[in-house]
Amino acid sequence: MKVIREWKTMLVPYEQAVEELKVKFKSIRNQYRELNEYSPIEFVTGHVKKISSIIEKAERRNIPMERIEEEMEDIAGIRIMCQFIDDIYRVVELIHDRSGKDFTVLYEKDYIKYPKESGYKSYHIIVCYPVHTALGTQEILAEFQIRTLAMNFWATIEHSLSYKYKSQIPPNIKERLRNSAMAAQQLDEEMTEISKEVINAQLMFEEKSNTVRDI
Ligand code: 0O2
Repeated sequence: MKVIREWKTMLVPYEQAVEELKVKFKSIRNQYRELNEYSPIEFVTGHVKKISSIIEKAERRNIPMERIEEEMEDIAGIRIMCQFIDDIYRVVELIHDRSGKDFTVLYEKDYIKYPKESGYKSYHIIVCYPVHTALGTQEILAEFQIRTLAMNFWATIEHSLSYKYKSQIPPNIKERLRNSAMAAQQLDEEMTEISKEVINAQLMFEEKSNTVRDI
């Protein structure tokens, strides 16, 4: 059984990884903004799982304490929020392009095409990330969760409700949560439609202005 001090030491590289990865994704977003281009990344957050959550998950998944670092892939978590669903897949491509350089993509789970039973949607990518510390290089696992603002809104509230109910959410509440996940999906779809119409209207306006200028 690890004592608190050992847990804290174990988590140091995970904290470093989260800080470094946040900087990397935030700088991608800033580069788009500096070029006056639309950024598929709206904002980025990151966190290291709490010791109590690591222990709870290890017990639930029957992971022996000495195998936690090899088997628990989301001790270091990065969340990338996007405006539109299409942006999620652009970010996935960006991550694939960087695989083998900053980190290596191990596998991914598309909970957007295949939502979880709860209604949860997000695109998850598990990577192996080398952390360079004073004691040498350590390769750790990290999870990227890529989602829209609406998916994040739903997941944040559902997560805190699950925590309050200690995962014993009554069936009628589960049903309402699934319905609200569908409402979030409709919101995402409607926003995509609106954005396409605005872009088309803008293109038509620009074409007309160019024609008038040419006459
Ligand atoms: P936290 O507090 O977010 O760090 P599992 O066995 O389902 O716990 P698994 O199979 O290792 O997890 O991976 P999965 O299903 O891809 O989920 C990993 C993370 O995705 C979870 O981390 C959540 O952040 C998020 N997630 C997955 N399912 C749901 C869901 O139904 N609702 C919400 N709100 N989030 C979900 P943790 O472990 O919950 O911890």
